[in-house]
Amino acid sequence: MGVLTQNMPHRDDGPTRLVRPVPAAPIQQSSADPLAVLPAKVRQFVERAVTLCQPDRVHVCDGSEAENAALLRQMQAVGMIEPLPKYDNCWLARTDPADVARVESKTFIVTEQKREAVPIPGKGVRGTLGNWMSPEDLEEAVADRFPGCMRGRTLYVVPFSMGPVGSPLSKIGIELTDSPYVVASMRIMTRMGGKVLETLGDGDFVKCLHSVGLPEPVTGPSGIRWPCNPAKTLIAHVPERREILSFGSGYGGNSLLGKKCFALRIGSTIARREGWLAEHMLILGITNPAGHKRYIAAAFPSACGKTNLAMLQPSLPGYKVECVGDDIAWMRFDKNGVLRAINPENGFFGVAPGTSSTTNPVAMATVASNTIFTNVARTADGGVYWEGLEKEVDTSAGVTDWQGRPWTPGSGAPSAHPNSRFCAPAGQCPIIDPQWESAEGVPISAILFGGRRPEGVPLVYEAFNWEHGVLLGAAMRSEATAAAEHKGKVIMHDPFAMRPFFGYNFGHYLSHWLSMEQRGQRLPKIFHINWFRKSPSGQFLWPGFGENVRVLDWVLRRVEGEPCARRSAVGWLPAEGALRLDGLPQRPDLEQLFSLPGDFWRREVEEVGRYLADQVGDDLPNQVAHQLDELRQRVAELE
Ligand code: O2Y
Ligand code: MN
Repeated sequence: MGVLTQNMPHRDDGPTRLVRPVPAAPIQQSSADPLAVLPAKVRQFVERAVTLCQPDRVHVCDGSEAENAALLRQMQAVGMIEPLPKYDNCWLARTDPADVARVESKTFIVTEQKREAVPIPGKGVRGTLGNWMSPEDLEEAVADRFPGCMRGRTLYVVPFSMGPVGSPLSKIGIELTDSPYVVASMRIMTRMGGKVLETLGDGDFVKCLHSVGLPEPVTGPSGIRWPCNPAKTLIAHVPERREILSFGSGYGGNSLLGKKCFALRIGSTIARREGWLAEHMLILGITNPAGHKRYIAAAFPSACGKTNLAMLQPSLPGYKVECVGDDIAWMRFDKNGVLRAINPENGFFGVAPGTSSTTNPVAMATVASNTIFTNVARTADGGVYWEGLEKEVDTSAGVTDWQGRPWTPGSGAPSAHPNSRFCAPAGQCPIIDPQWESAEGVPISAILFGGRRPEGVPLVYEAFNWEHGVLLGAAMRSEATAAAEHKGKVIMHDPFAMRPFFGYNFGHYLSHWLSMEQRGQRLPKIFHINWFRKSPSGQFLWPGFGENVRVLDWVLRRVEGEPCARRSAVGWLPAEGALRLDGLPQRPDLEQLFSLPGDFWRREVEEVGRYLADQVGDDLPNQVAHQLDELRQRVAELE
């Protein structure tokens, strides 16, 4: 055991070391045996990882300010982050250009049977609902990557809680990582440290092992400040053992294992077993002018403005929106049959480009202190810069781009990486909901599914019932930039906005959603939203942003049972005059916003039907197929 608590014997660093080594004793542990504070099961997990990964040092994180400050100083010393003196305790990290986003193609669900993890696609069809790996292949992949991968590095033990510490809806994880950037980010994104260990006691936890995959001494091009190993990147999830193994990437969703890996992939498998839902949804509280408050959960694929909606500044007088979370919701029916949600996270890991005082002033206020920025540009006076801030940041003294090179406006290339991020504490959000850390969760009255649909899809419509609502989730599609070059924009399927995040077979996931109907006494109403419909000349038909509260106003009135709707082929639409338009500088063309072109909808139904048949095949629940048949019949009548 002693070997884990002291520096390992020194090896020859060799002449090729190009990254300055981490100082030998970066952080003071108060005890001679830091592992003594660990519950037995955690200790066992750490010991196994140490045997496998052979770090030089082990540090058990207590989550304290002092520990965090020491880590930040240490990262600064090796050039991994730099301070942003324009703000209070803000930092900039620049990653390796080969490590800038989640890597879906290298993300796997590991189960005995392939069908537990992914549906079997139709003949000749490539499945796009997740990647499966066998336990044997995982074993081989681990043996190829992890032995000795932390040599020369410190293994940090990061105890974290997804959800408020001690809430019956929360779950605990232990992430072992050799990245101090991950530790500092996990401290923002989760509740992290000693209190979690106390709460865990002898209990079970999700085991998360992460390595940047580059033992020291590092060889390679000089100036490497962001160790990673893109050629060997692997993010594997073993639901049966509640384990996550991540190798080779230090970036966001690949390495902050509480987020997508735990809260969604492993989370969805736990939720299925325990009878609840782990979803890619924001949660917001909304108070109407009469002072009546409701909570709404909403699932949108990336690039649809989820964070912006979670922090909406309503244009209608008397309305107030408060934010519970911007990315993930864990939802469970309570003993009264009310769906209650918690945000399992403690921070926002938001996309920087496009965020500004115009699009999201609340986010801008949130990131003004205690924030780690990654891959944004930097102004000469120590501030941040990215595309979208042209009108509010003075760049005349000079800008350094996300790769550390001088940048000038109009140079063609973006200053910040398009997937550059801010990592900021949720508690700093000026409109954080007073109940955001409520142990029992907030009651959900409505669920919104949405997408970026330039054509054919109305601004808002309501499902006829729960089963129909499940079809709305399954049929979600959104405009995205095609992965293939020269293809431009394409409408991609993204069921429940969960396509990259299912922890098990999507067909079984649909059955699980359908089964929720039996658990609820007061089921939330389900809606589909599309802020992005365009006119034939390419203009947005809806003003968006703060004006979106007008749609939420209609949603809330439907929740209260107001008969302000008319039946249509696709669902309930706002009745004539029901959508509040008072005070809008320009009256939107409601005819176009709510039209249901027959040809479009018949094509849409066929496309969704083909997708579900190809991708989900025999695992598609009958109820969903039936709902699609009914929709097909209804849209057959459209002009
Ligand atoms: O690219 C990454 O690693 C970040 S992915 C991400 C981060 C925050 C919220 N959502 C997402 C996502 O991909 O949905
Ligand atoms: Mn997300």
